[in-house]
Amino acid sequence: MTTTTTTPPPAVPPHPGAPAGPPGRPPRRRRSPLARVLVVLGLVVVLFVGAVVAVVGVAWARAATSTAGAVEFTRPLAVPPLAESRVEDGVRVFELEAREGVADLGAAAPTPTIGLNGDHLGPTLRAARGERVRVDVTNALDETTTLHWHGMHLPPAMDGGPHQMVEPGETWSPTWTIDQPAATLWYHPHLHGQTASQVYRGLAGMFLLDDPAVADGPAADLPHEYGVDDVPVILQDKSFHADGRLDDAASFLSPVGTLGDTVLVNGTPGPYLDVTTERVRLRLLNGSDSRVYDVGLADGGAVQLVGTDGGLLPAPRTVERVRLSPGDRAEVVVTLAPGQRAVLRSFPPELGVNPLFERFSGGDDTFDLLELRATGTLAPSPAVPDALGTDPAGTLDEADAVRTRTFRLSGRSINGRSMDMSRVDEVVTVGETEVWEVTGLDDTPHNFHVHDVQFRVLDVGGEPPTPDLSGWQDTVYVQPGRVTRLLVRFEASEGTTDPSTPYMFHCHLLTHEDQGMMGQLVVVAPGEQAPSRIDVPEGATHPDHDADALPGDGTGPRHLAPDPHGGH
Ligand SMILES: [Cu+2]
Repeated sequence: MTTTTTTPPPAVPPHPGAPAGPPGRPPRRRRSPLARVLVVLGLVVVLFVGAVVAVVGVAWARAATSTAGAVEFTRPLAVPPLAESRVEDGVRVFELEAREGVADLGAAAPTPTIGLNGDHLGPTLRAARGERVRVDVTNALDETTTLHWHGMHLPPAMDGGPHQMVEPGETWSPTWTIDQPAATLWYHPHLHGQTASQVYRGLAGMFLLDDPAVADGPAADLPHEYGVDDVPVILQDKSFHADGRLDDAASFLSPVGTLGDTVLVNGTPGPYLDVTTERVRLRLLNGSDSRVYDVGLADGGAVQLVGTDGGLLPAPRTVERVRLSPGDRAEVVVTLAPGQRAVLRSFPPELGVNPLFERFSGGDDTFDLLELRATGTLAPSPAVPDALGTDPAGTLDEADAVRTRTFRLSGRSINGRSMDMSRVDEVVTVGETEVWEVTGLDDTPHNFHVHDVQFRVLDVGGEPPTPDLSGWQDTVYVQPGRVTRLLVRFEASEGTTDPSTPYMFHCHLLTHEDQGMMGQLVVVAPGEQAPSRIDVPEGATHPDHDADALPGDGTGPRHLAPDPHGGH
């Protein structure tokens, strides 16, 4: 019980010198018209401020989501099927068809979706280093799309970026040779202005690369039986309307795009996975629009991080959490005891922005993702090997850098420029090592993704990279105010150098990307020139970009001279 003590206000005696008014008639002061207007205006301001505070307060209270302990894991995790393929004249050929569908995603009613070879999401493609592959991508939708091979080193014309549009009814057949280490890559549309919508509705899948060097080396002891002890975990947040349709509305206070209030794994709501082996390898993919995940075990137990975006780490790292910004991948090995149940959880990610934006960008959110259910007896698994992949720090040396490029992320622009499909922003010479300094200037969550290349994270705000950034990366979270320095080298391969077909670099928060936070780079042979303007394919979309984007610093490409301070 609460006791409140109230002190009565002291009685105020009349001022000794105050003139006495007529008895029974208090003095009346007449307000001037100006004063009345001011009073009314004051009331309006107070009401308005009160309303804004109330609306922000309600939005603030609603903005944080937690499903910790509240998810009933009632459905077996769907594992995307491995895509069938055939070998034609030495080329491994896959077929993918983008089509409309309807899926049970756990909403109150079936959800209209799009998918590849199915209603929602797509099969897992798998190919080995050294193999020549072709994917016949058929568009059975009634809208244009593209299909980009995220993390893949391949010629720009095969990249599936905004320039390689596939019109309804058409088939596009990119062909290339797998020329990079074993890795967990993925594919998704990259149509300028429509990427967020098409990914959100269901166009995405994994592309696993194998490497004979792994199969013949110590890393062969990693769990590798697909769907049994080597399992894709595609994380995507969704919101639904009452009638089952996907809701892609962003909060009006959010500086990012769609943030769903539920997280599906491989399209499964409330999933569990029966585990029959002592160790299970989870290939985590953040396939979300804007949400950043910080994944670990709900009980705080450690996992072994064995791979990042571009492949296996040089050695496993024991970690409690792995941060994944949109587009990122990580491979973790979880060790279970017989009969154990372990919940994979996303903890509130530290986004490093102001508290308001932190909250409205999902920085206070917690999600239970997947329950691992170990059977009563478990088949033995080998220990996680000590030696896995190549070390970026042993491969790319800052002393070899010939120049430094800077990328300033702000609003929906990079270096003050909004995406223009006809403009070449950067010209990079193949084989040259460069330092790329990426800085977020606007106190908003962003990340940075570069096509065709796997880079080394040198440091973040002067600090060495955390374990989840210590391997090969193609995507990196950019915390405002902390310079993220990358060491980048585009490798020579058949078809890489092409002065008139660009690769993309961009923020991988898909809504930001669609709104113009993207630039184009071409890779040239030493001494080769590149045009500042390139042809744009017919039918290219020109979405409306933020009118307040900073003015460009010119239209020419940056073909930077060697850095006088580089190469020290
Ligand atoms: Cu962004």
